[in-house]
Amino acid sequence: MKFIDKVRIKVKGGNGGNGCVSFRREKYVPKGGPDGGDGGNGGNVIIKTTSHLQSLAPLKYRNQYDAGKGQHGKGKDRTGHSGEDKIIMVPQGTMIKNVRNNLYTIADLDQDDQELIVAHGGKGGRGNARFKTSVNQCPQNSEPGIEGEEKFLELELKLVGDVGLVGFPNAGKSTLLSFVSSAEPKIASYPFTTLSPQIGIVEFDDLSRLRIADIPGLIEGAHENIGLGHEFLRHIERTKIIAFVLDMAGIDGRNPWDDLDSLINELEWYKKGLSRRPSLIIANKMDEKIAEENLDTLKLKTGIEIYPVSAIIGTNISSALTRLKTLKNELETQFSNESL
Ligand SMILES: Nc1nc2c(ncn2[C@@H]2O[C@H](COP(=O)(O)OP(=O)(O)O)[C@@H](O)[C@H]2O)c(=O)[nH]1
Ligand SMILES: [Mg+2]
Repeated sequence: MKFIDKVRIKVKGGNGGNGCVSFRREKYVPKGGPDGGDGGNGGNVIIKTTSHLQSLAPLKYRNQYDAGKGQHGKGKDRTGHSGEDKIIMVPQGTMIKNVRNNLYTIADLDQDDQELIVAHGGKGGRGNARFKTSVNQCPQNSEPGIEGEEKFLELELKLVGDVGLVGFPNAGKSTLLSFVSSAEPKIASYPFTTLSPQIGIVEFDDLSRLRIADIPGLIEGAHENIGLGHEFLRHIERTKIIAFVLDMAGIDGRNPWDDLDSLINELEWYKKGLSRRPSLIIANKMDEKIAEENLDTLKLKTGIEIYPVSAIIGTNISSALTRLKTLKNELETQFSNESL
């Protein structure tokens, strides 16, 4: 399951309806006054946020969104109906950018139930009834409707991080993150989070960056919303890559392959396919005696790539980070190819 955090869409407001040219025709009144109605206004395209969505995936099947046209005005002073608005639902935390203006950010929709008109409908034209003056009792002119606005947008979902650490308590996630970088709580820029993920930012020699999120709270039974589990899973959904962190020494009396199974199950219970997001295993605590033997067993039990490390000493962490960076680059290349 590929995580969709960016989509490009075209939006068009409805055209306004034309104003009408018409004159009253009644029995015994050969030439009545003008009665051409106005055209209806075109509908708007509106983007609306909801906290119930966690991904832009539902938008990937369609790339054009048009609001309804305004109807033309009619005789007997009838105004055309307005066009229907088109509402596009997106997750809270979606940024809206204008592709044709250097990806300029039009809006950053951080609130739940926030609405923004991204393409205005055109105004309806006035009918000839509106052009009647004392000197011109029979105006032959009306206005055409105005065209609806058209825009090419990129929607980008703000992520909790590029990589999410998934592991049991005491697997060594916090130790890992503090070794990796200057972790900082990033609560302010993620208003949709109630837990505070720690975000570690790794900067590579080529100045590219990787954001690793340690979100507290995953415990067994998380999918049943025990404790903070559900919140954890909701955040993990907003990371592109999953790094399973395993305690290879089994210090809490469990073993790493059972832990891995439980973690995968939790993710799958919450959302089918979630565990199949690009992922790797950070096999931690390799400095402990039993770890080497457990590593051999783990290798036999899973097909996921394994990076053995010791977070406390700092051994081998750079190879895991380099691999995560490559995974991230691969995902970004995929997006830019798809949107050509
Ligand atoms: N021996 C050993 N202990 C570790 C390692 N990494 C973390 N720990 C210890 O494991 C315990 C839990 O670590 P922590 O980072 O708090 O785990 P978290 O709950 O996943 O964030 C702490 O006592 C750490 O000192 C490691 O690589 N080797
Ligand atoms: Mg911790």
